[in-house]
Amino acid sequence: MDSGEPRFACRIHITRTIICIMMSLRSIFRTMTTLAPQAKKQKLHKLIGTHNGTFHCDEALAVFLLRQTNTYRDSDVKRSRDPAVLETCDIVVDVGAVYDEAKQLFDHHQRGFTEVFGHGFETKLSSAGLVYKHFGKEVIANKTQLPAEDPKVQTLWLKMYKEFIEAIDAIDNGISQYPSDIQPKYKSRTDLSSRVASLNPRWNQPTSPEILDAQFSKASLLTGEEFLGKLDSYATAWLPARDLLISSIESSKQTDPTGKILVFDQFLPWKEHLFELEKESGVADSDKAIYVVYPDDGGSWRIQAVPVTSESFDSRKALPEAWRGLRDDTLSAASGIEGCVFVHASGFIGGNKTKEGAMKLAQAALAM
Ligand SMILES: *[C@@H]1O[C@H](CO)[C@@H](O)[C@H](O)[C@H]1NC(C)=O
Ligand SMILES: *[C@@H]1O[C@H](CO)[C@@H](O)[C@H](O)[C@H]1NC(C)=O
Ligand SMILES: CC(=O)N[C@H]1CO[C@H](CO)[C@@H](O)[C@@H]1O
Repeated sequence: MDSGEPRFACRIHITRTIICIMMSLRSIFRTMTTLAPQAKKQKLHKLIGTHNGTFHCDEALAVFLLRQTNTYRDSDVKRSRDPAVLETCDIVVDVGAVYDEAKQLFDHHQRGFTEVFGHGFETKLSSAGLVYKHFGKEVIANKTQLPAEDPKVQTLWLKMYKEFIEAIDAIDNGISQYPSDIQPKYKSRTDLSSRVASLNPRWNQPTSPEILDAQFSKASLLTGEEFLGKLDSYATAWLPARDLLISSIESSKQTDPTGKILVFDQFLPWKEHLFELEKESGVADSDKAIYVVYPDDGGSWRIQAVPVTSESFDSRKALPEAWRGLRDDTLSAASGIEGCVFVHASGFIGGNKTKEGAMKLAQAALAM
């Protein structure tokens, strides 16, 4: 049957076409589903909004910090004051007149904005402090490779606010470092906020949105380098000193039964930590350390009296009056301790050639 074949062929053809169409549909669907995650991935490249025109230290740093977080890593930046443009951003800093964490809006210029860092810090926040308050711990945990819940992250977060961010907040908000009308005796114009300000084009230099955006990128990196440098120094030098001090406080009663003489096997910056740790632990005044003993550069040992406050020249208990301003044999004779090197005229520091000698000086002074 001749006539059947074409009909059969035709049927096959139709079936093939249907299969073909179905397969095409499937492949379109597949393409759509494989494209979907890609589209999502592209959306993961978030957009940070901040104002255009002249830039400042606070939003330069805010943008840098945001780019160190998981959510906003490698984000693009859109600089504009146009609400319609800012609307398209995933987060907005330093513009928009709203502070609302839930909406990721972080401006500080609006009337009624009174946010401060807290933890004893009363300075009104700029966008740097605002972003640092919300994202700082995440950045610190990442950079120091510490778990977010490690107490050291909190310690560094507070330290970096105190030493680095608060000044940026204050300068941005026009808060003077010296609240009285005392005139400073000289100018210091190399602070970070000044250096960022001077990256803006000068009045007689060409400017354009492109130039400003490019300079803003430089400013953001500058603030970020400074931030990371400080953080690194606090994490790798300042914190380890604190740990050593804690262990010498813990073992102080083994060195001297009073526990008032702290001995370090090497010099370490101890003062600020000691005052902070005493404050945290609430130790009674009568149990506080009086002297610290540590080796100096030349292989001799020093005894230093703990000051009344970390900045003060007055000691909790200065070395005895009778020893002050004396050296070597005269001092050894006065103290009855051989090998003495010196006691400073104000009695805040003294030396002996050995650790044992320095300890004896400390113990004798404590008993006097
Ligand atoms: C900032 O952006 C707004 C809105 O896009 C624009 O009108 C204005 O000219 C820009 N200002 C500067 C200084 O570039
Ligand atoms: C920190 O961020 C980097 C860069 O994205 C990431 O690869 C790394 O896993 C993070 N490290 C920690 C400890 O969170
Ligand atoms: C090196 C040295 O002479 N050190 C002296 C420090 O003080 C002690 C305590 O009296 C002396 O015994 C040491 O000789």
